[in-house]
Amino acid sequence: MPDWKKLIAAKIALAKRGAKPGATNANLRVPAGQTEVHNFPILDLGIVPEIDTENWQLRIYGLVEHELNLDWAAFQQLPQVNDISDFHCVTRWSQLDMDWSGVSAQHLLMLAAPLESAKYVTLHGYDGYTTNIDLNALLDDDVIVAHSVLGKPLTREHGGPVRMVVPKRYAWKSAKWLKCIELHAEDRPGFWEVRGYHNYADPWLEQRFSDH
Ligand SMILES: Nc1nc2c(c(=O)[nH]1)N[C@H]1C(S)=C(S)[C@@H](COP(=O)(O)O)O[C@H]1N2
Ligand SMILES: [Mo]
Repeated sequence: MPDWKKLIAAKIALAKRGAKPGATNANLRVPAGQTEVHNFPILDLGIVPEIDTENWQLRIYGLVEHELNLDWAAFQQLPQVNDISDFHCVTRWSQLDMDWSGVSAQHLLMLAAPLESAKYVTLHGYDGYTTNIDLNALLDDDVIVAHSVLGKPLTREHGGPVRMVVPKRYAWKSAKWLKCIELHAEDRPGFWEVRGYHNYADPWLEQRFSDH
């Protein structure tokens, strides 16, 4: 079994090393090609699943030592965190200072204990949406499985009861109505990724679309 504490510490050090020193200036916080907005637009496939907390479950499975099936009560009992981050949509809007609350992805993954062979993740939404991401990216300390934003429970439109938030990637990687976190050895492109969206999706590198 890999030493997760050590791996996570190494990941945090890497993330800190990559921090931009000028990032306190509001203008420098909006990546190239993006415009700052304040109205938190809604983007999805037009399917807005209605999941009440009584029927909600989050499953973490695949290449893990301990498969997790969390109901609402179990999820609420996990350590709760807050993180303020910026949200960048590939459709060229960015909203800064989004104050998310929920459970850190680090914590959830530590509970599930990924196997050494686990390298990639598929995030599944209750609407059937999928998106892929490397496991390392989910171990960043700003990645939250969020139930609230800006002091209020997530609305259904924004992915309530619970969504993923991955601030360092374009927002399509932040799966709404999160249902499952599936770990595997190989990368499996998700809904948009098979449709030409960039596999990695770093807004600071303008990785909007793949070249082929
Ligand atoms: N389950 C699910 N998650 C999703 C989507 C979706 O269609 N289904 N759309 C993605 C896209 S393209 C964007 S830009 C963001 C938008 O999040 P918002 O509607 O809360 O602004 O959600 C992402 N997460
Ligand atoms: Mo998007």
